[in-house]
Amino acid sequence: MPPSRPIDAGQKHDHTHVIVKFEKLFGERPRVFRAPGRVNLIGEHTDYNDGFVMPAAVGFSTYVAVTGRPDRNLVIHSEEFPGKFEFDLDKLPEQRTGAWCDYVLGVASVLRQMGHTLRGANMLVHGEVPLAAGLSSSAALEVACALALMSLGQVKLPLPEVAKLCQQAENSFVGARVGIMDQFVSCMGKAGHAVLLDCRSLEFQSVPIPAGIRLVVCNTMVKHDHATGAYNTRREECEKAVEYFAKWVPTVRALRDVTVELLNQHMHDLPATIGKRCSHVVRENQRTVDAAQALAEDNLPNIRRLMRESHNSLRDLYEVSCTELDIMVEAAEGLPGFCGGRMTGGGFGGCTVNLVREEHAEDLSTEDRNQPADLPLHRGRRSWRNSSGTRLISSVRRPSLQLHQPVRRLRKNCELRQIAAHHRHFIAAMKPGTGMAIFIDLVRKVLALRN
Ligand code: GAF
Repeated sequence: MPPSRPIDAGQKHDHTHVIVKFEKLFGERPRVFRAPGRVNLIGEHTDYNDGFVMPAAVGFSTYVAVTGRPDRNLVIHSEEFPGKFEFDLDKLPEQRTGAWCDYVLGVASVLRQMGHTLRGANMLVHGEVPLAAGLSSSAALEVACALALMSLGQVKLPLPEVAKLCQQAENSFVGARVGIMDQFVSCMGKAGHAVLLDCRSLEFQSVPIPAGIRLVVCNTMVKHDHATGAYNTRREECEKAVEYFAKWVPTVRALRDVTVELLNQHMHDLPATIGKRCSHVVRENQRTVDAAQALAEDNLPNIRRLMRESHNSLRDLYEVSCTELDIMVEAAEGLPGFCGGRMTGGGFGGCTVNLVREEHAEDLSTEDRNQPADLPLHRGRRSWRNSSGTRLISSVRRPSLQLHQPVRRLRKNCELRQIAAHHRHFIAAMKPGTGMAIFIDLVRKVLALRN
């Protein structure tokens, strides 16, 4: 992976910039596809155990601008990274190259293995999702690329199938044995809602985020890397546990099938580490289902308890948290308007997710409120709470359609940015302003704890 750079919400680009850049590079007008990153409210490390997850799509997306080529080549540029990659579609590498373009190549390879005919393409990628921050920049890239390549090849697949092929690309080509959560919510997320997903059946339901609650994501800026990290080890530990339980109960196919009672019966015979991993997964599944129920009932005290239990379990049993995450979770708990928080994503760094009462978004600007309600962007006000899933956002036919509100206000907040740059922490608020007061407090508290 190339080095990542911090992005803050104030630097969000809209996709017209991508079109202009593409036209300069390739001399023609592209179609642009967008796929969002995600934040997971609860249900961590349960997806590859056939369990339950409850992520939401976020307002940071990856954009892929694309046009067809007369030859069989894939020419890939990024707005964020210099240089270009060029590959013959009929001689794609069989293994990862180690560069960011692996996600694109992986998707192209899987589509070809599935028997779809692809066309040569010029592609320009623009990513807003912070890299290696636990917000699924890779899934967003895979999904946006899949849609771009599919559109050229006139391949039509239901979005859940797109999610599956992108997961396969990451598993078999990139080498990260991730579950289905990230790609699925990138495809199927809905503004103002989280998605409760059964990762075995892929049945899902959209769960509304309670009125007056915002999602606030805090980034520790500690980086992780699934492909080389401990993620795959955790997965292997779960597989060993399944092998063990299947000897006693042949219907156990995944940790999803292990009940708390079964686990308790065998806890003392399992190697200590495996026992801890199982304890996390088995109880996290139940917490996720309970949290969906609590969200639907606006039962915020229950959500708060479940999120905290989830964090503690990830810290002590699954052992994927880190000091910065633990400090951020604790610091947020004392702040006004806090309704629940935990680490989110694969762990070993990355972000925390917090549910925060809207009225504590101190600098929710009058500027936002004063904008005419009939602006297309404003019709989607709820989308500031979180984003909807993937979509074609512009085409040759509808070049001026814009779905994203640039978060202009944050540019004013220079002091905040300076603090952020200095302390290597920043916050990405789903709604402009939501996280600002909290962020500053967090930085102060983190520093106080460190000194
Ligand atoms: C990463 C993976 F990509 C997901 O599939 C999931 O396992 C998550 O870590 C942990 O819940 O985001």
